[in-house]
Amino acid sequence: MAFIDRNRPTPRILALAVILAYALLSLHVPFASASDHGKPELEITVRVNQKGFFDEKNKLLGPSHPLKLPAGKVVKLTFVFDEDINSLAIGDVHQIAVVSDGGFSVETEKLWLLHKKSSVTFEAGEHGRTRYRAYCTLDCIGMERLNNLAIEVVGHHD
Ligand SMILES: [Cu+2]
Repeated sequence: MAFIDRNRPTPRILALAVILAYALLSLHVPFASASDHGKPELEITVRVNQKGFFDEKNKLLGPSHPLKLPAGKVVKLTFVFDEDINSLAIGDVHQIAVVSDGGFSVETEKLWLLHKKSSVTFEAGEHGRTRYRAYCTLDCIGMERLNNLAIEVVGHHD
């Protein structure tokens, strides 16, 4: 018993463990999406490479083939680094901004070979917005093909 009494590090270790757990949990906060409106109701993946933005059916996105988002839905757009391993652009870095009226702007983290995915989450059509545009903010190979991902909000009720 005396042995146990003299060695009573347990509460202190517990306290340290709790502090450590909180520290680790709080580390996750900066990785939350740029605009957190709660749980996404719709998740869409967009691939990014030097040829442009591509949808889940491998179709090139742009003004003639815009991404369509339903009004009022919280949408999580995940951009995925998709450069070909045999291409010079494999060493490239992209960072995608999604902008709209009234100064609305959200941005992904930097996308590159070792960090291929990043998402932005926002409510489509919030404040009556009808369209958005996504583009790469960095000087990259193919930047002229990564400057106009058109996004249309469909199904407005007003
Ligand atoms: Cu880019």
